[in-house]
Amino acid sequence: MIALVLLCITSDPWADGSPAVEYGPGAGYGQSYYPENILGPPDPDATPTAPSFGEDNLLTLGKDGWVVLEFTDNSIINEPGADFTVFENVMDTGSGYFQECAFVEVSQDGQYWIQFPWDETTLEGLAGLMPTTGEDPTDPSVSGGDQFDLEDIGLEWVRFVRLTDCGDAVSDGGLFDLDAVAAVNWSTGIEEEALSPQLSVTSPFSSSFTVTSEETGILSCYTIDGRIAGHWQINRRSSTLDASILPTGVLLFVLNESSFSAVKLLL
Ligand SMILES: [Ca+2]
Ligand SMILES: [Ca+2]
Ligand SMILES: [Ca+2]
Ligand SMILES: [Ca+2]
Repeated sequence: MIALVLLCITSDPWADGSPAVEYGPGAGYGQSYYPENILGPPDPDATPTAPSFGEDNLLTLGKDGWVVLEFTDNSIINEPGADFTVFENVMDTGSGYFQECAFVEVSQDGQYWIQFPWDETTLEGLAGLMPTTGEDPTDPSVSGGDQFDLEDIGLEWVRFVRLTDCGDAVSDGGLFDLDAVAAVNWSTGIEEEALSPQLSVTSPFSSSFTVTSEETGILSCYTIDGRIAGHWQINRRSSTLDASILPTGVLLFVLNESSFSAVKLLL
């Protein structure tokens, strides 16, 4: 049980590792910070007009260069709508977006890859089109970046994402700079099978969060060192709770001392 809890609370929606990279001409930027600069959440300070910069935040792949990201503590899963988001340092110039694009492929085993279809005219289907907003990276309605839906290619889950600089294949601003890849719909596997599908806690980035549960009862929140951080009476299937009283870091939510869910509170 302890091991399951630990696995559960150490999982996150971000990419966890990068098993392979091949740089192309023009690469170099960010290489001394690889892979940390492309793992974890996107740069929280990025805005559309002041996008992310700094080698500790970004990795330039170089012309036709590519990088593989692996999700080890979670899988991206197909649920209604977009399932993951790729963040580049796209800039809103006032008259348009400065875009540097990459092809997006996904894989379940890291061997067999499926590329998302893209449009030569609109560039839709590529990464590197929309700026990062700095809002919750796991919520496509506010996060910015470029969303991808596994439904479009007929896969129910993936663990690998490969980004390949478009090189001369499209006419864009230049070389793709990867910030991060965030899962929108994700599962630890364990949470669903061995633990409790009936409790889910989302939106760890905002000042409130949403609790969805099949049961009503007492919801308790614990810090990673076991201190209680708050409790609430849950009366409905979906409740919005104030997160401003909670400490940041990994929090464990427990409903009726049985079902639980973990989130990492970053703000
Ligand atoms: Ca992860
Ligand atoms: Ca989907
Ligand atoms: Ca860029
Ligand atoms: Ca980054």
